Amino acid sequence: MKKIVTIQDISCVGKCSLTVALPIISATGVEAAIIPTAVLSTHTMFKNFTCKDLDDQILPIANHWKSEGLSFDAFYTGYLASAAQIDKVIRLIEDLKNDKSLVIVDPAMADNGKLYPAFDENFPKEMAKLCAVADIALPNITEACYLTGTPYRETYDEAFAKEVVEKLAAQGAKKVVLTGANFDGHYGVLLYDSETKEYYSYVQEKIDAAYHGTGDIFSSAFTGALVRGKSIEDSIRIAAEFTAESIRITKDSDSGAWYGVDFELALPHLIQMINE
Ligand code: PXL
Repeated sequence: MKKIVTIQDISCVGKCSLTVALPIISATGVEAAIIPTAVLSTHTMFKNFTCKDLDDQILPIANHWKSEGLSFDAFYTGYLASAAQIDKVIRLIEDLKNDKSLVIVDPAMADNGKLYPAFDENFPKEMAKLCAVADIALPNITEACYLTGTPYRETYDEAFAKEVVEKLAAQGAKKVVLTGANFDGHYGVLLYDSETKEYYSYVQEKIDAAYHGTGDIFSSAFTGALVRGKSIEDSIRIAAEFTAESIRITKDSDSGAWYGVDFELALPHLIQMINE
C-alpha cells in the first residue's frame, strides 16, 4: 500500500488542513501518516483562535521514524505554524526521503492578495525555500506572487500567470500547479513542467461561491490521486472535479463560508474517479 506523510496543522474546527487531508487521502486508498505543526481551536479566519505550536516535535518525530527505518512515497506539506518550522521541515524531508519519494508543497499562507493573519512579510521568503525543494508546488495566484516577489494583481491575463509560474519554477520547484487560475474568462488549474517547458490547463465552470479550505481539499485529493498512480493531468482533473462538487453541494447549505465545504458528501464521487 502506498504511504505518505502530510505535515500541516490541526484546526480543531473549520474543515481545513489535517481534518480534511486525512479523510480525503484515506478515501483515495493511500495511507496518511501525519506530523501536526500546531493545534488550533479553529483556523485563523475565526476571531480569538488558540494556537499551540508543535515546532519542538518535528525533528524528534523525524529522528524516531529514521531509527525505525520508515520511508514514504510522498511528503505533502501544507500550513506551517511559523517561519522557524520551515528549515525543520526541509531537514525532515532530506532525512527521510528516498530516490522515489515525491515532495509536494502547498504553500498555504495567503489568499485574495493577503497573507493569513499569523504570518508577517518575512514568511514568504522562508516558504520559498521549501517550494525550491518541491517536485510539485501548488500555490494560488496570491501565494505565487508572494513567493516570487511579484506585485499581486486582482485581475490578470495568461501572460501574467505564466510569468509568475515560470519565476517560481526558476527558484527550484520542478512543476508548478497554479490553482484557482482565473484569466481571460477561463477558470481552472494551470500546470507548468520546468523540465519539458510544457503547460497543461484544466478549465472548469467558475462556481459563484468562495469557501475556506478548498485549497487544502484540492491538494489532498491531488496528492492521493497522484500517489495512487494517476498521471499528473488526471490528478489535477480529479482534484478539481472533487473540489467543485464539494462546493456545489455546500452552496445549498446555510453554514458560514468559514466553516469550509461539505466535502464529506462528495467522497463517493472521489472514490469513483480514483477507481475509473
Ligand atoms: O486552509 C489553510 C489554512 C490551514 N490552517 C490554518 C489556517 C488556514 C487558512 O487560513 O488558518 C490554521
